[in-house]
Formats: sequence, C-alpha cells, structure tokens
Amino acid sequence: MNYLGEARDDYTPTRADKFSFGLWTVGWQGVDVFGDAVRAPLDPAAAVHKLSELGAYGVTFHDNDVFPFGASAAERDQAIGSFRKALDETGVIVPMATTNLFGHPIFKDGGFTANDRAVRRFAIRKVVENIDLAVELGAKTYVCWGGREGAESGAAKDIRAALDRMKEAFDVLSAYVLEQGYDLRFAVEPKPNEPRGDILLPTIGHALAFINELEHPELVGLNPEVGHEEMAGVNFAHGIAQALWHGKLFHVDLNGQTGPRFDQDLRFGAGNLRGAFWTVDTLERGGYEGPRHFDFKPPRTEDLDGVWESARGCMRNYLILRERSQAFRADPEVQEALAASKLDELARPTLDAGETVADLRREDVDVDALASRGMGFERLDQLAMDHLLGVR
Ligand SMILES: [Mn+2]
Repeated sequence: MNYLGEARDDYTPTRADKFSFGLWTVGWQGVDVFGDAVRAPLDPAAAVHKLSELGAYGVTFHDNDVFPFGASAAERDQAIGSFRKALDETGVIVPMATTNLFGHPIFKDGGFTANDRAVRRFAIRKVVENIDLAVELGAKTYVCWGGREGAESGAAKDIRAALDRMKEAFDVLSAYVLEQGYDLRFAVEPKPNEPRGDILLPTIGHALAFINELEHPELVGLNPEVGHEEMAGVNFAHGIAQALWHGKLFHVDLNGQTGPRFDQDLRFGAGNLRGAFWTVDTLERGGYEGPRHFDFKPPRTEDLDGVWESARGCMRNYLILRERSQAFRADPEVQEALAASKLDELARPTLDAGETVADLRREDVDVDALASRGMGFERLDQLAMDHLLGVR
C-alpha cells in the first residue's frame, strides 16, 4: 500500500521524472587505485538504449566518454554519429555535457590551473571544442569538475594565482558562449579532495563565493554532488538549499556516500539514507526543475546485469523518497508539529515593516519564559523517520 492507501508499487520512472545518467557511470569498468577493469567497455549507443528502456530521459557525457583522447577527425565523427543515432532512435536527450580534464597525463597538475601555461591553453581549447559538440547535441548546462585542480603540498601551488587562472578560464569560456550566441550555462562541481590531495573550490560555499568574482556570474552556477559534500562532512540538503537560495542550483549530482572517506559514488539512496530523504525533500519543495542526474559507480562486484540493477535502484530510491517526502508534508500531524516547532514563525521577518532597533529596545522580554520553551524538534524528526521507514 502507498500512503494514499492504494495497493500499488509504482516506483517505475517515466521521462517526466527527468532522470539522467552520465555515460561514465553505467560505463565504468571498475578500474580503481588497487585493481584492473572488471567489466568490458560499454558502447555509448548501447548505454543510451538501455537507459531509455529503464525510464531515463537524458544522458550526459565527457568528450572522451564518446571518443578517445587524440581520436582522428574520422574516428570522432564515427563515434559521435553512432551516439547521435542512439539518441534519435530513443528520444533520449543530452541535458548536460562536460570535459575530461583529468584522465590524460597532460592534466597531472590540472587543466585551468596547471602551473604549465601550455597545458592551460590546451585545456581551454579542449573545453571549447566539446562545448561546440554539447550545444550541437542540445545541452543547456556545461559542468566543470576540476578534480586535478589542486595540490598535494604547500609550495607547489600559489592558490591566489591559481584562482586568478581559474577565473580567467571561466571568463574566456563565458565570452565564447556569449559570442557564439549559445544557450548554455556553466555549473561548477565542488569536491574537497581525490584525486588531488586538496582540490580548489572544495565545497558549495567556496564555489558560490568564487562565482561572484567572475566577469559573467549570471552564466555560472553549481552542480553539487551528494558524496562530494559529505566527504567534507557537511550537510548536502543544506548546501543545495543555499544554492537554491542564491539561484545557483543549475544541476545536481545524486549518489550515495557513507560519511567522510574516499568518494564512494554509491547508487542514490545507499549510504546516508536520511540525508537522501532530505535531499529529495529539498529538491522537490525548493523549485528545482533541472535534471535529477545520477553520478554513481556500480560497484566492481557487479556484472552488467548488476550495473542495470544499480541504475534502476538510483531512480527507484528517488521515487520512493519523493513519495515518502510528499506523505510527510501531507500528514496533518506533521503540519501541526511543524507549527508547534515554529517553522511558520521562522518564515516571518524578525522586524515588522517600519520597525527599527528602537522598537526592539522598547520590548519587554520574558527571558526565562523564552529560555525554558521546548522546540519540539524530536517529535517532528520522529514523524519524518516514521514516514521515511514507511510505518506511517
Ligand atoms: Mn563522486
């Protein structure tokens, strides 16, 4: 039974749910720091067909997910042609694209902020070339994850100079997009570490502040990832709520993580399940209308069937949590508990129109009464827990 008392298990995604997957997620062969590939390469066209069948509406890609680094023009055209054919056959769209500025040895010290100027010039050019392809395939968001932008040691990177170069890259790319008349916005993806010891723009907050320094801040927002923020020990739902508050949640990467450790990229809903509940609640209630994009890695233990189970699980868990969040919000006892916890009062400005600090000074405050008043948050949270666990 669902919360409306209907006997159904309707967690099958449709395109209206706007689920999208990176080609590199289901296509991950399982190469990690300690081990070799455990799965055969997955043809991008085959991935598009299977994801379409599972209910996804979109796929996203790095340039080198579609064609290898250094591919000839003919190889590139052939690979793109096959990918495009699969998109046309299925109606799957490309809402977002991004650049691989981390895999090839040339990027060992970064792309936009490599100390070596020739590397930086090559990196910007690589992004520009893939922006042209992204726009051709209909992408509206261009993600920039700077996994190699950082350092392992103090003297190796002048952070202020590196931020100058990072700003320069976004300014040059923004000018290019405007000059071409492209309908495309950038989304910075923060991450605290891995692969670099310390990565620039490590959290949502760092990235938001950086965007304010750009030539075209209106063209640049965020693509926060669940696991990346949780690696930094911060609350993901709070982070995306603040990004929404700034009008900067351009895209989102959903996955699972168990606390501060290496980047696990579990399927969405695995790891911190309570965090996932509040993430869905925040996205669904916060006016976010973009793709629900999964950036996960099916564990190395899985064969191809397991890969598709993992992908299916990401979407299923999102839909279950969406239903649980709706049930929580619709519950009259929850609404009463929210009022008892003064959530309505938090939404009211602290000073009335026309009031000044003089009005505050005149106020007769019963400090003891206010100090002794309980907030009722435990009752409220247990109601949320009951809904999450499906017992209400
Ligand atoms: Mn990750």
